[in-house]
Amino acid sequence: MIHIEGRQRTSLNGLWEVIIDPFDAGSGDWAAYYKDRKPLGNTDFVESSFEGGHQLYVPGDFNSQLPELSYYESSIWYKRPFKIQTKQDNRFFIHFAAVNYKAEVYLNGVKIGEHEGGFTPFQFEVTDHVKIGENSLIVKSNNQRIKDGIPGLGFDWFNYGGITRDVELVQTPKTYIRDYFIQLSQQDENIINGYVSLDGPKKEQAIAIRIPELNFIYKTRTDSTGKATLRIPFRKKTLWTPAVPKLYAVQVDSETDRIEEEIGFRTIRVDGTNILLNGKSIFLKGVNIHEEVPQRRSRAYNESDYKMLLDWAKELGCNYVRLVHYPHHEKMIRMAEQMGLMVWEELPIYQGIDFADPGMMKKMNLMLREMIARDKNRAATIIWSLSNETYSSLARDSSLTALYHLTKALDNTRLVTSAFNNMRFEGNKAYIEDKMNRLMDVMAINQYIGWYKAWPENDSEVEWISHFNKPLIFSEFGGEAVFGNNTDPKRASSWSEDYLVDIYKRQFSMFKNISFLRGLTPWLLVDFRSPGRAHPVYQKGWNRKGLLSERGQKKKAWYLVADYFKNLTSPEK
Ligand code: GCB
Repeated sequence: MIHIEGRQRTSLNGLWEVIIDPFDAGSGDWAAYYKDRKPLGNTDFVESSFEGGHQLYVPGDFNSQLPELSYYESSIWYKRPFKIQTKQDNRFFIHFAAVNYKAEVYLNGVKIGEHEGGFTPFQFEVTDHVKIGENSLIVKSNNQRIKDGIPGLGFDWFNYGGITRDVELVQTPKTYIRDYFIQLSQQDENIINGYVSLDGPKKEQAIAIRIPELNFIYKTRTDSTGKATLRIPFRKKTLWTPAVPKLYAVQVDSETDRIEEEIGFRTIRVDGTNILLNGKSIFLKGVNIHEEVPQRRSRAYNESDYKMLLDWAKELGCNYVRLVHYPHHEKMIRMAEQMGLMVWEELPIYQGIDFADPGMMKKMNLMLREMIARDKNRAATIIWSLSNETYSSLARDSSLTALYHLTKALDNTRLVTSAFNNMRFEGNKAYIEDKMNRLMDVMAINQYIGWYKAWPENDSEVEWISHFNKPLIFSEFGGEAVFGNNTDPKRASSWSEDYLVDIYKRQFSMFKNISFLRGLTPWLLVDFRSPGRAHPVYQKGWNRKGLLSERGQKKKAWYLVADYFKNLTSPEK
């Protein structure tokens, strides 16, 4: 189901009782934490209890909540009682906005499901399991990194675990509006394409879609599978743009259910090397953002966290953000949409993924489906990114090809890309090589010239060569600098603010020569935690490539990027 906030629901957020399970033993018959047993007598040993132990906030990662969990990577069991007054004819679902990385869910001692994937929503129907009166929900979360996980064993960010996003008890009528897709056709801004689909016994129903502000009403019927396909003429409206991020209240009614949500309308497509928003060429001025509040050393988990991150992006002069390296909270996307920021959303198919693992395709498909299902009605989301920094192999190429086609089948209104970093340098020439670019709508390149790679001899004459007639986004570039590490600018050493300024200056001068460059996201907004960044002087567990320090202080490079964005006025650049 989609758009949880538009449904009848009870929040299960708040303090949950927990059992810390470092050896991951609680699922076994002996410990059986999910049974929440109480001892029956003096010789009935039950060596665990939710009552009287630690408590943790949901939503929120566990690592930031108890000092002993700082670097914890294993299982934590969470318990939350809740009451139901009446069931009537309703259906009940427990909805999780995300649990990192695996979740097992038990209601009243019965396992109701499990889920793998740390950044996308899932739900289980519990209509037959909930009781009138007291209920007990127990969730095992496990954030152990695994070889066949997505991401895999190694990644350059902090592995915050636990029930990191909201939990809701959702109530629906017997037949409810499970899903709807209401967006402009990619080719024709005067047509809405999409569908409405119902779930439940009464599949064939009258459907009405209303936009009261426009006096718009469209009526149709669902068929015997519960689905109505939409192709609706839709002329008079204000299109969503970063300058005017107009959203309309859209009501979807069936005979048994109603849901309402704010939706924006725009088209996004590619024409040769141009990216066209509502038919006009745009340049994406963006920044990379991790879902972290560095000052609190935790995952971002509420509106003010998202606002802090997105306000910074706005202040930098962005019209766009790349949310890395996993789908961020739905609320983050909605806030970007209200603020007029276009969004790149990304799957955590990151670097060392074991594409050849037989179970991998199924996991990738599920994550892709969950991401697109959730955000396909967001005007802000213009790009789905399938992966980051993967290298050609039979297994990789066939996986990304299959994912590309699945994306287009699920949503044919947006652009699809993957970030690659395998260009080839020859003297002053940089060749964009990865053959997957033939498929992708936009080419996205992560390049760290000046940091991981030395500048060619004539840096201002670096020539980027592409044999694909497509727009290019530099999805990452930059370097590390410790805030306050200022040296003599003429002899700036790496890790200094001046050295980072120098990298950006040279990058900007290189960009002038790239006629097909249509977007930029410096790496990245703010310094972030990454345990693998172990330099004892400069890093101390932080990746220092932020334009802001982990305390939000502006490095010199911030001002350079802000100026550069301010002066990029023509649509092309
Ligand atoms: C990259 C990765 C990003 C890293 C960054 C770095 O290419 O995409 O996740 O954090 O480089 O700092 O090395």
